[in-house]
Amino acid sequence: ARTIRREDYRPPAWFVPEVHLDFQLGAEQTVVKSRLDVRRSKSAKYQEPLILDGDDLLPVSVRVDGESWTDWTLVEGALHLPLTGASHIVEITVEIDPSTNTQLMGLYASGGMLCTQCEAQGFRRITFFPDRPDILSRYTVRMEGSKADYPVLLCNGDKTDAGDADGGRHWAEWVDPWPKPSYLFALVAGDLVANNDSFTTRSGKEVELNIWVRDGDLPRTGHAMKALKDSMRWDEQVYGREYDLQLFNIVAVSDFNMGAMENKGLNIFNSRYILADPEVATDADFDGIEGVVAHEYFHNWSGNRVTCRDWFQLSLKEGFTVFRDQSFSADMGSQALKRIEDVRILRAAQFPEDAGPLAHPIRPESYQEISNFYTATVYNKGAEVIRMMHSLMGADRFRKGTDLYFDRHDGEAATCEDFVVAMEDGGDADLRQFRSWYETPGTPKVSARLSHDPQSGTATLNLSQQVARTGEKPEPSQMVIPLRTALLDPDSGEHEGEELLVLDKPEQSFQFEGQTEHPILSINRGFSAPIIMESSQTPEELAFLSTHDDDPFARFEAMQQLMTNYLTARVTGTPADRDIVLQAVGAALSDESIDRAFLAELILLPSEAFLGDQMVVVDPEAIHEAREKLRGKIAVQFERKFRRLYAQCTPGEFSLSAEARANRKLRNVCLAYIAGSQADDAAALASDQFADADNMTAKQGALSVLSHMEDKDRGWAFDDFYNTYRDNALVLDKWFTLQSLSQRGDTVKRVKALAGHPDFTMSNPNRVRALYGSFTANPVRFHDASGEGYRLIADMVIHLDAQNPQTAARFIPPLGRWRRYERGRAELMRTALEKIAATPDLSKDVMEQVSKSLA
Ligand code: HT7
Ligand code: ZN
Repeated sequence: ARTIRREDYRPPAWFVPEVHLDFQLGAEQTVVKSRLDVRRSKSAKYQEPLILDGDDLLPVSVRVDGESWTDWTLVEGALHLPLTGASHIVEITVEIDPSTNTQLMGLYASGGMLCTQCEAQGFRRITFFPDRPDILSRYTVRMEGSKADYPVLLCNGDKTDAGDADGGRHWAEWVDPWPKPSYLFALVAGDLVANNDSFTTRSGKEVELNIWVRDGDLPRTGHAMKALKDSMRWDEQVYGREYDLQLFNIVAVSDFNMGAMENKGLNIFNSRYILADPEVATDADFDGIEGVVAHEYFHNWSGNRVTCRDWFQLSLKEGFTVFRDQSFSADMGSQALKRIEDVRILRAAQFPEDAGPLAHPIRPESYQEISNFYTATVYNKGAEVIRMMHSLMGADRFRKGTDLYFDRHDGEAATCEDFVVAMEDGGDADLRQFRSWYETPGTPKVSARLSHDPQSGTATLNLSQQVARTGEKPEPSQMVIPLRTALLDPDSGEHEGEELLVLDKPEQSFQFEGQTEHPILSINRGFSAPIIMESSQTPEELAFLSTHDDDPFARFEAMQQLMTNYLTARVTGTPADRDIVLQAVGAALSDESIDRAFLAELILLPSEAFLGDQMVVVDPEAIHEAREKLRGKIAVQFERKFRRLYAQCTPGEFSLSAEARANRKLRNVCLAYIAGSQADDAAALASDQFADADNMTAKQGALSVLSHMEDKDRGWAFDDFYNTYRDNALVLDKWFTLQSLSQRGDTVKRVKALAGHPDFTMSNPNRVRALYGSFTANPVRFHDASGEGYRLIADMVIHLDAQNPQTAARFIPPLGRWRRYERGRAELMRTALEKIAATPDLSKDVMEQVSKSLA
């Protein structure tokens, strides 16, 4: 496949200021007529032909300036027209078949409706067009379809006209006044009902809000609507950004490759990020909805009003928008819990990516298939980079920077460099060296050593940074690393204020006066930089921080580090002090002042995957054993405490208040520990919780505990769950997920059996992720020494690739980490990748990931 390089970017030779589209909709055949007003760029040096991208399209007719036109060629799917004038009207007709579009890119059928997904390159599957984000056009769209099948016809912008047509058909015309790139085009036709509401902007404009769903789903749209209105208010207050159309539509669809899509004025969502009520959605699901609704809404400015010049700039909109949605969710709930969760996601998804064969900078230098670059690096590390700017500049200057960015580039397709320059100009900052974050892959390592001179009362902090060398750059850059730091009094745990230390050299030392005793170092508080900190703190120091640090993230981090150090030592057979871990957990459990949700986080063991990431050679079975042993010990030692807390967290009437949520969370953690103690009544306790639960958080928590057990209650509970929720696809996904995540020895067999279950389908990405995605997130079973798990995933990828390459390609990274595993497993993982690589007619998506993983 061809490699596209950032350095090869050339401005367009032709622009398309106006687009008219006419859709004659049908599930099996849709006729798309386009009328493009094309203008040759004044700066184009040569008479370049007009090139219109196409994917799987054939023109039925082509006209130029009103005349039938035969002088065209198809080159790699694109239509080449050797036009000579400065401007032309080009009219093209194509026919497409949404019902056979299993890739879910372009126009496709889902649950009886028709909908589109155009980012990144789906528009070229609808009609011939220069499908690149720096072509901004005004769209006028007429759509016509069966009134019975598609009573609702939606598109971007505002509806300007509608009427009935012959043969039981009807039509609507939509005009979007805002010029936009083709990836933001959207159309929906279906039998839908709306949760209708409104929002008055701060300048007094009334906006109609609709969340469109299938009839029975209407009662589950309230949380999403609240999230939308909260987001609209928050973006006005925090970024000064107002909504800019009279209408904002959201549509929920069940077959969707990702989470949601920010099409101008017509967001399309995976239904799992819209539909919720306490019976079917967990607290985490509610949070996911709030975050994704906000994310897509915030794109209206960071992505739509200011878009990306090319796909290498993806983090310009995604990193910034993730930072915005993270800040919003933190403001709506708890700053501490949100930061812990965001860092957990970063470490689980992005750190391994950055340490493996698919590592890339947040602004990649090259790609073969852009869909493969919607990654945790571009999104989550991208957000961390923006967060660091925020820390370095402070909130006020950061806001001045973003104000200038939005004003300066409104209506433009911008670059990451444009963003940084605007932050410098508007926020009076010097970000010259900071730019290395955009071009450097890999997670920087920082080592910290604190020494103390009692005579002078000086503490000296020696810091050094190490950035991984990559093939692309001979000399690694020095990063600018903002480290929020405090020195804690070793007796009281108090400190005289936090400092923002900026490490921007290979080695640097910082001195602190007036330290009569050797202080305890609290560094990278709030996870102020996305780095790996190597601080060689003693277990005593970590235990101290885990009880005394006033920064909640740092406190959590110290406990995690304490547990991690102990467990990794056990896995490698090194002696380690377990008692100090137990004391720290005991202290947390006895601390009445700790918020219950925070306590639940604090006493959670690091995941098996995270532990593996800390090891030179990963042995998933040894990690599982060591972790289970510690879990069992904590469970036995504090069983009475867990039981007491479990009883104290008994839920009252369901509410989404922070307190009620904290109770549910801690109750589930306690239940899991009680089960870990192997207590005789653990299965009964979990079964009771399952049977009595009036909400999905409690039900799922109980089922998760039961899922690992051999007990007969397990079978009963899973059957009951299935029979109750078999008609609710999103809940049924949980049924598949929990079985795939089971630590039982027969899980691979069970996953294979579930693949043949009547409710399993490869055409629904949520279901595929529920069964197989969850399985790859189950280290001890996916990495079964027999290699059965690897073969299962390889065969599935080969099968899925023919249907949905984008979703298939997302299963390569877990196999791609083969070099990190012990020899036997590494060989089996590599063999699985080679089997995929040897399959004829692989998609570009899978081919790119597999070949990079084997290279
Ligand atoms: N901007 C959206 C990206 C997206 C996407 C990309 C590739 C294929 C399918 C897709 N669906 C949505 C989502 C977002 O970040 O908001
Ligand atoms: Zn996004």
